[in-house]
Amino acid sequence: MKVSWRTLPTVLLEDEVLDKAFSRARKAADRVDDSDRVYRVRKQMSRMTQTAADVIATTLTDTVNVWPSLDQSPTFDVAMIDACVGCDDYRHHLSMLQWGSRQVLSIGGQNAKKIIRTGRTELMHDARKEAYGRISSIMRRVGPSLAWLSQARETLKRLPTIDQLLPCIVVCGAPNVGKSAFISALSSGNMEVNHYPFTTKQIHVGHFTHRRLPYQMVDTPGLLDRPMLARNTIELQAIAALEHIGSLVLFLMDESEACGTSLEEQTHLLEDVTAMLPGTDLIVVTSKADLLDPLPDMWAEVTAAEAEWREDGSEGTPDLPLLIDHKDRITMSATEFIGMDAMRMEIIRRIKAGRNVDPMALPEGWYRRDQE
Ligand SMILES: Nc1nc2c(ncn2[C@@H]2O[C@H](COP(=O)(O)OP(=O)(O)OP(=O)(O)O)[C@@H](O)[C@H]2O)c(=O)[nH]1
Ligand SMILES: [Mg+2]
Repeated sequence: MKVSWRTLPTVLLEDEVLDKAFSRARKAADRVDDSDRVYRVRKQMSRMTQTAADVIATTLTDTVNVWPSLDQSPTFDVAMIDACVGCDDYRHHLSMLQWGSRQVLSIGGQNAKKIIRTGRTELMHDARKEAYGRISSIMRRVGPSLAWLSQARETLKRLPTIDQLLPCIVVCGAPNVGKSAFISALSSGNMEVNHYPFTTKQIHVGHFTHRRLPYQMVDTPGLLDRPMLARNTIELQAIAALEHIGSLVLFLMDESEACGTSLEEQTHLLEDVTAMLPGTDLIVVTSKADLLDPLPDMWAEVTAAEAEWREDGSEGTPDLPLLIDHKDRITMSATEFIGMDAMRMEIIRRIKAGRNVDPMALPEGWYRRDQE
Protein backbone atom coordinates (compact mmCIF):
# COMPACT_ATOMS: atom_id res chain seq x y z
CA MET A 1 0.00 0.00 0.00
CA LYS A 2 1.33 3.36 -0.96
CA VAL A 3 0.48 5.79 1.76
CA SER A 4 -0.80 9.21 0.90
CA TRP A 5 1.01 11.23 3.53
CA ARG A 6 2.50 13.47 0.88
CA THR A 7 -0.77 14.34 -0.71
CA LEU A 8 -2.78 15.20 2.39
CA PRO A 9 -4.73 18.33 1.42
CA THR A 10 -4.28 21.60 3.30
CA VAL A 11 -6.11 21.71 6.60
CA LEU A 12 -8.30 24.79 6.93
CA LEU A 13 -7.92 26.57 10.25
CA GLU A 14 -10.74 27.67 12.54
CA ASP A 15 -11.25 31.12 11.00
CA GLU A 16 -10.98 29.81 7.48
CA VAL A 17 -13.64 27.18 8.12
CA LEU A 18 -15.96 29.78 9.66
CA ASP A 19 -15.38 32.26 6.83
CA LYS A 20 -16.08 29.62 4.23
CA ALA A 21 -19.25 28.46 6.00
CA PHE A 22 -20.67 31.92 6.71
CA SER A 23 -19.99 33.23 3.25
CA ARG A 24 -21.68 30.21 1.64
CA ALA A 25 -24.56 30.72 4.03
CA ARG A 26 -24.87 34.37 3.06
CA LYS A 27 -24.96 33.47 -0.61
CA ALA A 28 -27.62 30.85 0.02
CA ALA A 29 -29.73 33.47 1.77
CA ASP A 30 -29.22 35.95 -1.08
CA ARG A 31 -30.69 33.51 -3.53
CA VAL A 32 -33.99 33.37 -1.64
CA ASP A 33 -36.76 35.18 -3.45
CA ASP A 34 -40.23 35.39 -1.93
CA SER A 35 -42.61 38.33 -2.01
CA ASP A 36 -44.05 37.43 1.39
CA ARG A 37 -41.77 38.95 4.01
CA VAL A 38 -42.32 36.31 6.69
CA TYR A 39 -41.77 33.45 4.26
CA ARG A 40 -38.72 35.17 2.86
CA VAL A 41 -37.07 35.76 6.22
CA ARG A 42 -37.92 32.26 7.36
CA LYS A 43 -36.34 30.74 4.27
CA GLN A 44 -33.33 33.01 4.48
CA MET A 45 -32.66 32.33 8.14
CA SER A 46 -33.18 28.60 7.95
CA ARG A 47 -31.01 28.29 4.86
CA MET A 48 -28.25 30.32 6.48
CA THR A 49 -28.34 28.15 9.58
CA GLN A 50 -28.46 24.90 7.72
CA THR A 51 -25.87 25.85 5.11
CA ALA A 52 -23.37 27.09 7.70
CA ALA A 53 -23.77 23.89 9.70
CA ASP A 54 -23.54 21.63 6.64
CA VAL A 55 -20.45 23.33 5.26
CA ILE A 56 -18.63 23.05 8.58
CA ALA A 57 -19.68 19.46 9.22
CA THR A 58 -18.63 18.42 5.73
CA THR A 59 -15.30 20.23 5.93
CA LEU A 60 -14.52 18.51 9.23
CA THR A 61 -15.55 15.00 8.20
CA ASP A 62 -13.82 15.33 4.83
CA THR A 63 -10.61 16.08 6.72
CA VAL A 64 -11.10 13.06 8.94
CA ASN A 65 -11.76 10.85 5.95
CA VAL A 66 -8.66 11.75 3.97
CA TRP A 67 -6.31 11.16 6.90
CA PRO A 68 -5.23 7.53 6.85
CA SER A 69 -6.52 5.34 9.62
CA LEU A 70 -3.66 4.19 11.81
CA ASP A 71 -5.21 0.75 12.21
CA GLN A 72 -4.85 0.20 8.51
CA SER A 73 -1.40 1.74 8.07
CA PRO A 74 1.77 -0.31 7.73
CA THR A 75 3.65 -0.87 10.99
CA PHE A 76 6.65 1.09 9.83
CA ASP A 77 4.48 4.09 9.01
CA VAL A 78 2.73 3.90 12.36
CA ALA A 79 6.10 3.84 14.13
CA MET A 80 7.24 6.83 12.10
CA ILE A 81 4.00 8.71 12.77
CA ASP A 82 4.26 7.96 16.44
CA ALA A 83 7.78 9.33 16.47
CA CYS A 84 6.92 12.37 14.35
CA VAL A 85 3.63 13.52 15.79
CA GLY A 86 2.38 10.94 18.29
CA CYS A 87 -0.30 8.38 17.50
CA ASP A 88 -2.45 9.31 20.52
CA ASP A 89 -2.54 12.95 19.49
CA TYR A 90 -3.21 11.92 15.92
CA ARG A 91 -6.28 9.94 16.98
CA HIS A 92 -7.44 12.53 19.50
CA HIS A 93 -7.43 15.46 17.10
CA LEU A 94 -9.19 13.57 14.36
CA SER A 95 -11.86 12.49 16.84
CA MET A 96 -12.27 16.14 17.94
CA LEU A 97 -13.15 16.98 14.35
CA GLN A 98 -15.68 14.18 14.26
CA TRP A 99 -17.17 15.44 17.50
CA GLY A 100 -17.28 19.02 16.19
CA SER A 101 -19.01 17.91 13.05
CA ARG A 102 -21.77 16.15 15.00
CA GLN A 103 -22.25 19.11 17.36
CA VAL A 104 -22.52 21.62 14.56
CA LEU A 105 -25.05 19.53 12.65
CA SER A 106 -27.20 19.18 15.72
CA ILE A 107 -27.08 22.93 16.43
CA GLY A 108 -28.03 23.58 12.80
CA GLY A 109 -30.99 21.22 13.05
CA GLN A 110 -32.27 22.58 16.38
CA ASN A 111 -32.14 26.20 15.32
CA ALA A 112 -33.61 25.56 11.88
CA LYS A 113 -36.58 24.01 13.69
CA LYS A 114 -36.98 27.11 15.87
CA ILE A 115 -36.97 29.27 12.76
CA ILE A 116 -39.59 27.18 11.03
CA ARG A 117 -41.87 27.01 14.04
CA THR A 118 -42.16 30.71 14.75
CA GLY A 119 -44.14 33.29 12.83
CA ARG A 120 -42.15 36.23 14.18
CA THR A 121 -39.29 37.39 12.02
CA GLU A 122 -37.25 38.81 14.90
CA LEU A 123 -37.28 35.39 16.56
CA MET A 124 -36.08 33.89 13.27
CA HIS A 125 -33.16 36.33 13.23
CA ASP A 126 -32.44 35.55 16.87
CA ALA A 127 -32.40 31.80 16.24
CA ARG A 128 -30.02 32.25 13.30
CA LYS A 129 -27.72 34.43 15.43
CA GLU A 130 -27.84 31.94 18.24
CA ALA A 131 -26.89 29.14 15.84
CA TYR A 132 -23.92 31.15 14.59
CA GLY A 133 -22.80 31.83 18.13
CA ARG A 134 -23.02 28.21 19.19
CA ILE A 135 -21.35 27.01 16.01
CA SER A 136 -18.51 29.49 16.55
CA SER A 137 -18.00 28.27 20.08
CA ILE A 138 -17.83 24.65 18.92
CA MET A 139 -15.28 25.77 16.35
CA ARG A 140 -13.24 27.46 19.07
CA ARG A 141 -12.90 24.04 20.67
CA VAL A 142 -12.06 22.34 17.38
CA GLY A 143 -9.62 25.09 16.37
CA PRO A 144 -6.58 23.72 18.26
CA SER A 145 -7.12 20.33 16.62
CA LEU A 146 -7.20 21.91 13.17
CA ALA A 147 -4.00 23.78 14.00
CA TRP A 148 -2.38 20.56 15.22
CA LEU A 149 -3.38 18.64 12.09
CA SER A 150 -2.15 21.44 9.89
CA GLN A 151 1.27 21.24 11.53
CA ALA A 152 1.30 17.45 11.55
CA ARG A 153 0.63 17.53 7.81
CA GLU A 154 3.83 19.50 7.27
CA THR A 155 5.78 16.84 9.15
CA LEU A 156 4.05 13.84 7.61
CA LYS A 157 4.55 15.19 4.08
CA ARG A 158 8.24 14.52 4.58
CA LEU A 159 7.96 10.90 5.63
CA PRO A 160 9.90 8.67 3.30
CA THR A 161 7.72 6.80 0.86
CA ILE A 162 8.43 3.12 0.74
CA ASP A 163 6.42 0.90 -1.52
CA GLN A 164 5.86 -2.26 0.46
CA LEU A 165 5.31 -4.36 -2.63
CA LEU A 166 8.78 -3.62 -3.98
CA PRO A 167 12.05 -4.96 -2.61
CA CYS A 168 13.55 -2.74 0.02
CA ILE A 169 17.08 -2.84 1.31
CA VAL A 170 17.51 -1.40 4.77
CA VAL A 171 21.00 -0.06 5.36
CA CYS A 172 21.97 0.15 9.00
CA GLY A 173 25.03 0.41 11.20
CA ALA A 174 26.63 2.78 13.68
CA PRO A 175 26.75 6.53 12.96
CA ASN A 176 29.12 7.62 10.20
CA VAL A 177 29.91 4.16 8.90
CA GLY A 178 28.96 5.29 5.39
CA LYS A 179 25.26 4.38 5.08
CA SER A 180 24.23 7.47 3.17
CA ALA A 181 27.30 7.35 0.95
CA PHE A 182 26.50 3.73 0.11
CA ILE A 183 22.89 4.48 -0.84
CA SER A 184 23.88 7.50 -2.82
CA ALA A 185 26.57 5.57 -4.73
CA LEU A 186 24.14 2.78 -5.66
CA SER A 187 21.27 5.09 -6.56
CA SER A 188 20.43 5.87 -10.10
CA GLY A 189 18.88 9.28 -10.25
CA ASN A 190 18.24 11.53 -7.34
CA MET A 191 18.09 10.32 -3.83
CA GLU A 192 15.21 11.45 -1.68
CA VAL A 193 16.30 13.10 1.50
CA ASN A 194 13.82 13.32 4.32
CA HIS A 195 13.97 14.82 7.75
CA TYR A 196 14.17 12.18 10.36
CA PRO A 197 12.14 12.76 13.46
CA PHE A 198 14.39 11.07 16.01
CA THR A 199 17.42 13.27 15.50
CA THR A 200 18.47 16.26 13.49
CA LYS A 201 19.64 13.81 10.86
CA GLN A 202 18.10 12.99 7.56
CA ILE A 203 16.87 9.76 6.11
CA HIS A 204 17.92 8.82 2.61
CA VAL A 205 15.82 6.78 0.26
CA GLY A 206 17.49 5.68 -2.97
CA HIS A 207 16.53 3.42 -5.85
CA PHE A 208 18.12 1.34 -8.53
CA THR A 209 16.41 -0.72 -11.20
CA HIS A 210 17.27 -4.22 -12.32
CA ARG A 211 15.25 -5.92 -15.05
CA ARG A 212 12.69 -3.16 -14.70
CA LEU A 213 12.11 -3.94 -11.04
CA PRO A 214 12.87 -0.98 -8.77
CA TYR A 215 14.86 -1.76 -5.63
CA GLN A 216 14.50 0.70 -2.79
CA MET A 217 17.23 1.47 -0.31
CA VAL A 218 16.62 3.25 2.94
CA ASP A 219 19.00 4.22 5.70
CA THR A 220 18.36 4.41 9.39
CA PRO A 221 20.25 7.36 10.83
CA GLY A 222 19.74 7.99 14.50
CA LEU A 223 17.92 4.73 15.12
CA LEU A 224 21.00 2.90 16.27
CA ASP A 225 23.02 5.73 17.75
CA ARG A 226 22.20 4.88 21.33
CA PRO A 227 22.72 1.72 23.33
CA MET A 228 19.77 -0.63 23.21
CA LEU A 229 18.80 -0.02 26.83
CA ALA A 230 18.63 3.74 26.42
CA ARG A 231 16.23 3.53 23.50
CA ASN A 232 12.60 4.36 24.04
CA THR A 233 9.65 2.21 23.00
CA ILE A 234 9.04 4.12 19.84
CA GLU A 235 12.60 3.79 18.62
CA LEU A 236 12.42 0.09 19.38
CA GLN A 237 9.17 -0.13 17.46
CA ALA A 238 10.75 1.60 14.54
CA ILE A 239 13.67 -0.81 14.56
CA ALA A 240 11.30 -3.75 14.82
CA ALA A 241 9.29 -2.30 11.95
CA LEU A 242 12.37 -2.54 9.76
CA GLU A 243 11.59 -6.21 9.62
CA HIS A 244 8.34 -5.41 7.84
CA ILE A 245 9.81 -3.12 5.25
CA GLY A 246 13.15 -4.79 4.64
CA SER A 247 13.58 -7.57 2.13
CA LEU A 248 17.23 -7.52 3.11
CA VAL A 249 19.18 -5.74 5.81
CA LEU A 250 22.73 -4.60 5.18
CA PHE A 251 24.68 -3.96 8.33
CA LEU A 252 27.69 -1.77 7.61
CA MET A 253 30.78 -2.11 9.77
CA ASP A 254 33.58 0.42 9.60
CA GLU A 255 36.75 -1.54 10.33
CA SER A 256 38.85 1.60 10.16
CA GLU A 257 36.89 2.98 13.14
CA ALA A 258 37.06 6.31 11.28
CA CYS A 259 33.36 6.58 12.11
CA GLY A 260 34.17 7.12 15.78
CA THR A 261 32.56 3.91 17.09
CA SER A 262 34.91 1.13 18.16
CA LEU A 263 34.71 -2.24 16.45
CA GLU A 264 33.67 -3.77 19.74
CA GLU A 265 30.68 -1.44 20.04
CA GLN A 266 29.78 -2.00 16.40
CA THR A 267 29.79 -5.73 17.08
CA HIS A 268 27.43 -5.26 20.04
CA LEU A 269 25.17 -3.22 17.85
CA LEU A 270 25.18 -5.96 15.23
CA GLU A 271 24.14 -8.47 17.88
CA ASP A 272 21.28 -6.19 18.97
CA VAL A 273 20.08 -5.68 15.44
CA THR A 274 20.25 -9.39 14.64
CA ALA A 275 18.21 -10.12 17.75
CA MET A 276 15.61 -7.46 16.87
CA LEU A 277 15.17 -8.67 13.29
CA PRO A 278 15.07 -12.44 13.59
CA GLY A 279 13.09 -13.02 10.42
CA THR A 280 15.11 -10.88 8.07
CA ASP A 281 18.02 -11.81 5.83
CA LEU A 282 21.01 -9.77 6.95
CA ILE A 283 24.40 -9.27 5.35
CA VAL A 284 27.29 -7.80 7.28
CA VAL A 285 29.29 -5.58 4.96
CA THR A 286 32.58 -3.88 5.65
CA SER A 287 32.40 -0.28 4.46
CA LYS A 288 35.22 2.02 3.34
CA ALA A 289 37.28 -0.79 1.76
CA ASP A 290 39.70 1.82 0.46
CA LEU A 291 40.77 2.51 4.05
CA LEU A 292 41.61 -1.13 4.75
CA ASP A 293 45.31 -1.69 5.18
CA PRO A 294 46.31 -3.82 3.39
CA LEU A 295 43.68 -3.45 0.67
CA PRO A 296 41.58 -6.60 0.07
CA ASP A 297 43.38 -9.16 -2.12
CA MET A 298 40.76 -8.92 -4.81
CA TRP A 299 40.94 -5.12 -5.09
CA ALA A 300 42.64 -4.99 -8.48
CA GLU A 301 40.67 -7.90 -9.91
CA VAL A 302 37.28 -6.48 -8.84
CA THR A 303 38.22 -3.00 -10.05
CA ALA A 304 39.07 -4.42 -13.48
CA ALA A 305 36.00 -6.68 -13.74
CA GLU A 306 33.62 -3.89 -12.82
CA ALA A 307 35.28 -1.43 -15.18
CA GLU A 308 35.08 -3.92 -18.05
CA TRP A 309 31.40 -4.62 -17.38
CA ARG A 310 30.63 -0.91 -17.37
CA GLU A 311 32.57 -0.39 -20.59
CA ASP A 312 30.46 -3.13 -22.16
CA GLY A 313 27.32 -1.20 -21.31
CA SER A 314 26.41 -2.65 -17.89
CA GLU A 315 24.06 -5.21 -19.41
CA GLY A 316 22.55 -8.30 -17.83
CA THR A 317 23.41 -10.04 -14.58
CA PRO A 318 27.13 -10.64 -14.68
CA ASP A 319 28.97 -12.81 -12.19
CA LEU A 320 31.15 -10.02 -10.89
CA PRO A 321 33.60 -11.16 -8.24
CA LEU A 322 32.76 -9.81 -4.80
CA LEU A 323 35.33 -7.83 -2.91
CA ILE A 324 36.07 -9.81 0.25
CA ASP A 325 38.02 -8.56 3.26
CA HIS A 326 40.35 -10.45 5.56
CA LYS A 327 37.40 -11.40 7.79
CA ASP A 328 35.66 -13.04 4.86
CA ARG A 329 33.05 -10.33 4.72
CA ILE A 330 31.85 -8.57 1.63
CA THR A 331 33.36 -5.12 1.41
CA MET A 332 33.13 -2.10 -0.89
CA SER A 333 34.17 1.49 -1.19
CA ALA A 334 31.33 3.90 -1.83
CA THR A 335 33.63 6.83 -2.42
CA GLU A 336 35.97 5.00 -4.85
CA PHE A 337 33.03 3.00 -6.27
CA ILE A 338 34.88 -0.30 -6.01
CA GLY A 339 32.96 -3.49 -5.24
CA MET A 340 29.68 -1.62 -5.66
CA ASP A 341 28.42 -3.29 -8.85
CA ALA A 342 29.33 -6.68 -7.44
CA MET A 343 27.54 -5.75 -4.21
CA ARG A 344 24.46 -4.69 -6.17
CA MET A 345 24.37 -8.08 -7.94
CA GLU A 346 24.73 -9.86 -4.62
CA ILE A 347 21.82 -7.83 -3.21
CA ILE A 348 19.66 -8.80 -6.17
CA ARG A 349 20.62 -12.47 -5.81
CA ARG A 350 19.88 -12.50 -2.08
CA ILE A 351 16.52 -10.80 -2.49
CA LYS A 352 15.53 -13.20 -5.26
CA ALA A 353 16.58 -16.17 -3.11
CA GLY A 354 14.50 -14.84 -0.21
CA ARG A 355 11.38 -14.36 -2.28
CA ASN A 356 8.76 -17.01 -2.88
CA VAL A 357 10.12 -20.12 -4.47
CA ASP A 358 6.94 -20.57 -6.43
CA PRO A 359 6.54 -17.34 -8.40
CA MET A 360 2.79 -17.91 -8.75
CA ALA A 361 2.22 -18.25 -5.02
CA LEU A 362 1.70 -14.84 -3.55
CA PRO A 363 0.98 -14.02 0.05
CA GLU A 364 -2.66 -13.85 1.01
CA GLY A 365 -4.38 -10.64 0.01
CA TRP A 366 -2.07 -9.99 -2.90
CA TYR A 367 -3.27 -9.96 -6.43
CA ARG A 368 -1.50 -10.44 -9.69
CA ARG A 369 -1.95 -7.65 -12.13
CA ASP A 370 -1.62 -9.97 -15.12
CA GLN A 371 -4.56 -12.06 -13.91
CA GLU A 372 -7.04 -9.24 -13.56
N1 LIG B 1 37.25 6.54 2.63
C1 LIG B 1 35.95 6.36 2.60
N2 LIG B 1 35.15 7.18 3.28
C2 LIG B 1 33.82 6.97 3.23
C3 LIG B 1 33.24 5.91 2.48
N3 LIG B 1 31.91 5.95 2.65
C4 LIG B 1 31.64 7.00 3.45
N4 LIG B 1 32.79 7.63 3.80
C5 LIG B 1 32.93 8.81 4.65
O1 LIG B 1 32.42 8.53 5.94
C6 LIG B 1 31.75 9.66 6.48
C7 LIG B 1 30.37 9.26 6.88
O2 LIG B 1 29.64 8.86 5.73
P1 LIG B 1 28.05 8.88 5.70
O3 LIG B 1 27.64 8.23 4.44
O4 LIG B 1 27.52 10.21 5.99
O5 LIG B 1 27.78 7.93 6.96
P2 LIG B 1 26.36 7.58 7.61
O6 LIG B 1 26.49 6.20 8.10
O7 LIG B 1 25.28 7.91 6.67
O8 LIG B 1 26.35 8.56 8.84
P3 LIG B 1 25.09 9.01 9.74
O9 LIG B 1 23.96 9.26 8.81
O10 LIG B 1 25.57 10.24 10.41
O11 LIG B 1 24.85 7.89 10.69
C8 LIG B 1 31.78 10.71 5.40
O12 LIG B 1 32.81 11.60 5.67
C9 LIG B 1 32.05 9.94 4.13
O13 LIG B 1 32.74 10.69 3.16
C10 LIG B 1 34.14 5.05 1.76
O14 LIG B 1 33.74 4.11 1.08
N5 LIG B 1 35.47 5.33 1.86
MG1 LIG C 1 23.59 9.19 6.89
